[in-house]
Amino acid sequence: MSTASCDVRNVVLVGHTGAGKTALVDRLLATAGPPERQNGDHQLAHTSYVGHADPDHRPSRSVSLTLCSLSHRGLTINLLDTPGYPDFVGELRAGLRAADAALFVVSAVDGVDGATGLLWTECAEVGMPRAIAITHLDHARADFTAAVEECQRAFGTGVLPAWLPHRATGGGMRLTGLLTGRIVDYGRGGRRETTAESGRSDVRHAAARAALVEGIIAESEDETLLDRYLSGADPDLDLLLADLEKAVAHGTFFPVLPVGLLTDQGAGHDNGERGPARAGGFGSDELLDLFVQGFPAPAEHPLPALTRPDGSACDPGTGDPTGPLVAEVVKTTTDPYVGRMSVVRVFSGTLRPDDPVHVSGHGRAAAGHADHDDDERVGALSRPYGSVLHSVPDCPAGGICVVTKLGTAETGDTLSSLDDPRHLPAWTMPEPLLPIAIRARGRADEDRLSTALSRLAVEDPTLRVVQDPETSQLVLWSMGEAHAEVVLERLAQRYGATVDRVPTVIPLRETLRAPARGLGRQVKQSGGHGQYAVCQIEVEPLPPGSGFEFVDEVVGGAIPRSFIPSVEKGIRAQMAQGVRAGHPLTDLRVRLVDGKSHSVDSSDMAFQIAGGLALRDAARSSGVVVLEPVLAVDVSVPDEFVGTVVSDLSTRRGRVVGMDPVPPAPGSASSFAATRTVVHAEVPESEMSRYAIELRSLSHGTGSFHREPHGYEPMPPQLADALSG
Ligand SMILES: Nc1nc2c(ncn2[C@@H]2O[C@H](COP(=O)(O)OP(=O)(O)OP(=O)(O)O)[C@@H](O)[C@H]2O)c(=O)[nH]1
Ligand SMILES: [Mg+2]
Repeated sequence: MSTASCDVRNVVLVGHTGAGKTALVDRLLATAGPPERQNGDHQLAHTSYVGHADPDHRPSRSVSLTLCSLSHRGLTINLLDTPGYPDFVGELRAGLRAADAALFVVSAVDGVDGATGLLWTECAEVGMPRAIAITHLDHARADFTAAVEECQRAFGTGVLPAWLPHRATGGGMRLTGLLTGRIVDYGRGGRRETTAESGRSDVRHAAARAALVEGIIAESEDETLLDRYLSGADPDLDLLLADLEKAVAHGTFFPVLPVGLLTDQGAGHDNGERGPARAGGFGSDELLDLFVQGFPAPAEHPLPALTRPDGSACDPGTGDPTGPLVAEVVKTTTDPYVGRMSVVRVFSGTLRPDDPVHVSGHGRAAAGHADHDDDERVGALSRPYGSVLHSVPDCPAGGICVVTKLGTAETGDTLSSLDDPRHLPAWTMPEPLLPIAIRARGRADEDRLSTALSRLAVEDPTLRVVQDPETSQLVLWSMGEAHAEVVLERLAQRYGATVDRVPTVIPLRETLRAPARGLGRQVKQSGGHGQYAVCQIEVEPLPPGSGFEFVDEVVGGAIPRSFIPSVEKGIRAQMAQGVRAGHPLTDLRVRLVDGKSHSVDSSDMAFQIAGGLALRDAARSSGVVVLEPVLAVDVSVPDEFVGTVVSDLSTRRGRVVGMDPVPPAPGSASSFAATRTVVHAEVPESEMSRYAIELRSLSHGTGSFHREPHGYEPMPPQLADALSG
């Protein structure tokens, strides 16, 4: 690689599923042309989850972050293509972590959805430079001006077109650079730049240009520009362009570009040469130029706060290739041909093959393993171009590369040098909130399952695997159905472990309906060693969450002291076993009030049995109440959805216990930066198993929630009866 960090641009493509991100990467690949093949290059498998697989071999919607490194005007452009489907938000987060700028891909037909709006707000909060590519302009309903207006409404100020598309005679597309007046024709003959004079400037063009110039001047720090403009003189084009680029790089101005992604059916195959095959597409050169000229070099991106392994602060460094090594694993996956591959973003220093590195241990800690840092040696480095991995000798600060065969480092780990270990802040990932219980299909599957699942969980920070101690079920917590499907498919394909989905068991409990007396008699005195234990208890239900209380009220030695703990033990064992449908009992006070013993035949075991019998006797006379687990749930939604969320929670037998407004972050102009409200509620767990999916549709993708155990509460009798058949 050996390119200085100013020669790199790291751009993440984000937006609604189906907007055309992956198709756009295809176009940009065809535009930039393939790099020279080298010794040591590797072909990736068609099912690759890192490289940009060819269209015939990839799923119709992306399920994984892919990296594609191409060159344009002598610079390396690392494109990070993210999945737009909300289940794969973890991949999106990883892409944002590795990039210095974001391209929002918006379909002129579908517009901006809520989740994209929120993402814009989030990028605004961290000042990430952004641009917008409008796709699907070939659609009959598509209108570029209307699409720009929708982006302006959704994203706020600073959103203005940089190029305008016009349908050219002959079926091609003509793009007019608003500031420069450059005119580019995309037609059957390929891309052809025309001089300004031959272009036509209409009213729409003039108005858009004036808006753009005013927008740049408003953002400009150069007062002479404003003075000239106010005095009626035409502003200097070079100054305007320089200011435009500065404003884009500073994240205060967001150019909109039209792009056409169709491949021209009649033009034959693209051989990497510029020409007829590209006739169906347009705008890709202009977009690549924007990346090069407008988007910032990695060195302009301030390094995040760093710490030492002991947690003490250390200076953040300057992102210099000769400085201390700070790199991060943003993604880990396994390719059937190449083996384990890690996508690594280098923030400072230079990553070289064979260098020993310190691994922070963040990745394993996030997956629930004991946090341990460790060292390992860096393997071969490469950059994916399409589905080919091109070897590179090193990766200096600012670069992103693929490292093969890292054994210890996982997604989220910081790599640094052994003698100067540094940690980037740990990732915060959205919680996986969709539980799916699974069971291995056969013995062989079972043997492979636990290793396979723990591997997948460390690779994917939005996946959690839990063996529920109460129900003994193996539960996959994922971001949604599609995410779970991908995980199950990888389990089968990569590890040969086939599993079946089984209904998730909600761990119920029981308590006694009312105070009751119970008598336990374990008396067997015929033949051999006898058993003799009698105990009398009085049981009363306690408020939810009280647990178990045992009170010894035996007087006069009716039960010898040494057997009192035996009675308690027997009662506890019976509580764990349950008395009716096998649900454990809880929230009881048991008073041992009387009993009888025998000098020879009484034993610890006899009193344990008698204790259990006494509890069952009490339960028989009082009846039991089924208790179900209740969750404390915090749902965060924009204000407009509060009503919907509250009424939906009530259909789930939920109780709203409070609401807190959350003001928008300062400086956010997007219409999606509306005030949000957090609704606090207590909801039975059984009603929440699919809430991850249902809240998404209720709130048009803008809601999020957090859940934690709150306790147990009586279940409505009709539901409890239905459960016990
Ligand atoms: N006609 C037309 N089709 C397009 C255009 N852009 C994308 N498509 C098609 O729309 C479909 C979805 O495009 P993708 O590029 O896979 O969409 P994506 O944004 O990557 O979607 P996710 O991976 O799910 O986030 C594909 O069949 C594309 O060929 C366009 O500008 N015009
Ligand atoms: Mg895609």
